[in-house]
Amino acid sequence: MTLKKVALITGINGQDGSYLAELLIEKGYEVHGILRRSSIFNTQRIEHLYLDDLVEDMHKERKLQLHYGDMTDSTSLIHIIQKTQPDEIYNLAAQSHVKVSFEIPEYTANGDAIGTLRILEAVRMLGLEKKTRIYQASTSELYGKVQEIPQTETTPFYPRSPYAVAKQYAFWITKNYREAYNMYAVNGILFNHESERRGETFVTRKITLAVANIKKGYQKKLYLGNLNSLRDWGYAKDYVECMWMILQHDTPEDFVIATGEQHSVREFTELAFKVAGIDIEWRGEGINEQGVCRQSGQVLVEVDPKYFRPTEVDTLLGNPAKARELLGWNPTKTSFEQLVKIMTTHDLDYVERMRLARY
Ligand code: NDP
Ligand code: GDR
Repeated sequence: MTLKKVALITGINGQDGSYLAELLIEKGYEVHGILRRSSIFNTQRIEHLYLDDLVEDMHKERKLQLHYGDMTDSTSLIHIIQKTQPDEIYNLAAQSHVKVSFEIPEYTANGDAIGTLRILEAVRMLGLEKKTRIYQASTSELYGKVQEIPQTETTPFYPRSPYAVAKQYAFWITKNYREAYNMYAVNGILFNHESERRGETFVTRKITLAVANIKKGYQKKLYLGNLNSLRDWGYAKDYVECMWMILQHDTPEDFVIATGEQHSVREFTELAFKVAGIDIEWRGEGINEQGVCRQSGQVLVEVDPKYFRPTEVDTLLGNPAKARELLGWNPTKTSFEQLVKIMTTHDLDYVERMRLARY
């Protein structure tokens, strides 16, 4: 019989899921992950966690076990939870793109809102409410049109997208199950966190990939939306550590996870170019604003209104005091400058490798 703690991660092959799986394996957990079916391989971020074992020894204990399931399919979730009997569930699976949620609002609500209810109900239905602790991936997008600066655990919500509205349901249903059924079910209200594994359509990774491609001469321009948007950007690796800390806390509580520092999309762009050795300056304004290379005069960044959102979240800034005080979490382990450097340096190498792999 295993004495290992068992963790189940939904969204295991996403940015956060992959880092969290690494962390929990390192901590000696038996880790299970839920993967949805795709017509192509979608496990690039976690392959290193199971392929090595497969090659070395087919009978060796696997570090990571994957199960097909979907947040829109209760029966698959119930089966997986019943089979794995997890001590901890990290519910990270979601249609997580804010802009895309305006195009597929119903699907987003189904996966992100009702999907969370499905997990909570499955745990209850299986009589695991005393055994299983549940972490819900809540978000700073809940604050939307911000009512207070900086945002804390008590700042009122004002969601500004179908994604944020769905996540608001998930936040409250998690809290409700905690209060109604005495379950250990908690929300981590995480502000934006990025990494070299970030999805390529989120603004930071879009920028670092474009900068790398421009530097190598594979791309001419980067097209962006709202350059004035302000975000509190942290490093994903540091944030998954805090997810684990939240679930180890004696009492079930919700926490804001943020750096307490804010930067604009414009600043991120400028700095990423700088890391690649290109100085840009800004000319014009509004949709005519351009990022121009100081050395060559070449226009490298343009605004494309197609990236604007019907309702925007202009500014987000979190106050991580509670996590620092109660959990001992360090919000400034990786600075903004380090984050931009890690991502840009990675992508300068990555675009080259990808290109070589194609030819
Ligand atoms: P990603 O988009 O990188 O990963 C999301 C994961 O969810 C993917 O593995 C995806 O699978 C999976 N998924 C999506 N829909 C379904 C579904 N219907 N059934 C099963 N799996 C599904 O997100 P992140 O890792 O960045 O974020 C993790 C969680 O944290 C998300 O819930 C996100 O909303 C939330 N969050 C993220 C923040 C951030 O800044 N990164 C900040 C605050 C909250 P597939 O790979 O097949 O698409
Ligand atoms: P966000 O992240 O919406 O905050 O949600 P994203 O990186 O998509 O946008 C951040 C800000 O940048 C502006 N922006 C652009 N965004 C994208 N994607 N592409 C562009 O070209 C572009 N130009 C400007 C956006 O308008 C926005 O203001 C992320 C997701 O991970 C959510 O799942 C999570 O809940 C929140 O962070 C916290």
